[in-house]
Amino acid sequence: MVKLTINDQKVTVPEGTTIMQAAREVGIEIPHLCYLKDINDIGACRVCIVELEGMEKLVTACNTPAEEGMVIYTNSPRVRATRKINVQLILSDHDGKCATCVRSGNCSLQTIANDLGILEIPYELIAERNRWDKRFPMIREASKCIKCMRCIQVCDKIQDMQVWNVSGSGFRTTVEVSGNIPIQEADCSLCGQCITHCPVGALRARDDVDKVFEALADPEKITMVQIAPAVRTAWGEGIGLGKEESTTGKLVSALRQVGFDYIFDTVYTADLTIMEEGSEFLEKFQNKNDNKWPMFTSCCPGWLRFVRSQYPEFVEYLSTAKSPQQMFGAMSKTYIARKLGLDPEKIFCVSIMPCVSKKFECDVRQVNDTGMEKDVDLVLTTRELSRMIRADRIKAEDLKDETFDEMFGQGTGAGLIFGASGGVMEAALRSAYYLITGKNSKPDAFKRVRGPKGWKSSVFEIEGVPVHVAVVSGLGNARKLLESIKSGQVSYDFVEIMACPGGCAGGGGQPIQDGADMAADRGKILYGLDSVADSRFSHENPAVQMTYEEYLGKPLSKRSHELLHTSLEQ
Ligand code: HC0
Ligand code: SF4
Repeated sequence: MVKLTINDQKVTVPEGTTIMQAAREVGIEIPHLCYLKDINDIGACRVCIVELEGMEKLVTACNTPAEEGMVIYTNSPRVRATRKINVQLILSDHDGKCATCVRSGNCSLQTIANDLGILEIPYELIAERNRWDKRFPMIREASKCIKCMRCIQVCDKIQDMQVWNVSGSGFRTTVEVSGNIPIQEADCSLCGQCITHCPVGALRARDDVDKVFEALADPEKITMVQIAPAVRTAWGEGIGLGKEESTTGKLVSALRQVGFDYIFDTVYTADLTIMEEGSEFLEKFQNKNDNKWPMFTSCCPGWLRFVRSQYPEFVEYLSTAKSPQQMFGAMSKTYIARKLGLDPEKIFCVSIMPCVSKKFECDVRQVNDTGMEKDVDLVLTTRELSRMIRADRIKAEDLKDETFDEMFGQGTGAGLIFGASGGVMEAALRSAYYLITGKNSKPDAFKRVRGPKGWKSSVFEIEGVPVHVAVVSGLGNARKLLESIKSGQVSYDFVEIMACPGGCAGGGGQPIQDGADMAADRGKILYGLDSVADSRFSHENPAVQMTYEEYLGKPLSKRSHELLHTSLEQ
């Protein structure tokens, strides 16, 4: 242990602790922009400088270890003045158009500049410009980049994708796509993790809110919205509603006020996915020697982009089931339209997703099968949902709990937990058990696949047959798993992979809480909802049962194949 003094307070911390962490121990928060614990502690922004008694040079708190006897001041006159200059220098290379920035009000640079009372920038403004195809789901605005390098580190260390790189030197240092190629040609998975870790608005998702407002204003269009499981865990964060108050019912109420004609739940098609994917797994499992193992889930488009670019040899191991988002799109313009007596040509289907990659997925030709222009017309992230609610000045305190529209807002606890890492696997196992044994397991029988670990393995016995499963989240972990499968170190029957750490709850389209890892807490909300759900088994969803009785016949039927599955070539 080492003993030191920070702002006249005595602190004792384990050896190796940084000054930043030691200060936190006694409740002293040192301002910073680039720091991310264990991911980015390179002192790039120099905002966390502190004064060390006896040292002429100021030191960065994020990467200087606390040492015995240190006497530190985090707000001495010298620190104050230098910190202000450092932030002014960053601002001199920043476009500063806060009023038109997507991160206004949630930008760490804006907050620090305000906190430090910076009213002028006494340097020449040199913000660089760049050209970027703003039709792509992920957008970088070079003029806002503060060179904190967080995007590089998150993409390298967590996602193991190396999409970003540093170029230039000195004050010309900047970040660009590795190899200086257009982002469309890079292997970006569109996981959006670099966006949620950017402290400013240099990285953002394409904003499609105006297109939704246009559709809502068009009397010829019937607007139908689906809400992904994980959105309900975080939507309140973006409008200042606490965890307890931001219920799904209030979210439905907000969307009704925004003006959607029909408000439905992706959980309905998450349950449908389980019927299709679970049946596919069982069919393959019963003919094990004829098939390639393991079977991988296919509902996360970030993972699909990853496997196609990094491990194309595993593409044929993917389940052919479409994601719940695309299954909903397919149903919306076929069965749902017929059931509600609507003209499918007029339906404008919007998804609200915790995800950036879903914006790409809805355009993929192979998952559009209804013959309409698109099955899902448009995808908004949870952040865009917040902006839509704020744009309409909907008051959070006026929202009352309301229910989804009839029939297709029905989901089970199994469908709900899709939004947490391990949820798809657990839901699939609950129904697989039923399909094999003819009776339900205990709802929590497969809960070993829950939790925040990036790679979880388990074996479950069903009727005496062991089923080896793995659950992985984060693309760095996905790479490790695929390498281990290739080298024969591990083998599984069924594997769930989600691109974002913690699954969709930690998705790249969720509200941004700078530097905080929210996935585990948000995931717990879904498990809480599951534990009190009317049903916890996808095969019991009455809307799913009705869909099979009236339209699809049975899982893996010809019509199911046409609408709910996809060929794996792209
Ligand atoms: Fe997910 Fe999904 S669980 S990918 O994370 O499977 O985005 O929430 O909507 O489609 O249901 C995201 C979340 C979904 C889909 C579902 C799956
Ligand atoms: Fe890397 Fe994901 Fe960002 Fe693409 S979206 S650059 S894969 S972190």
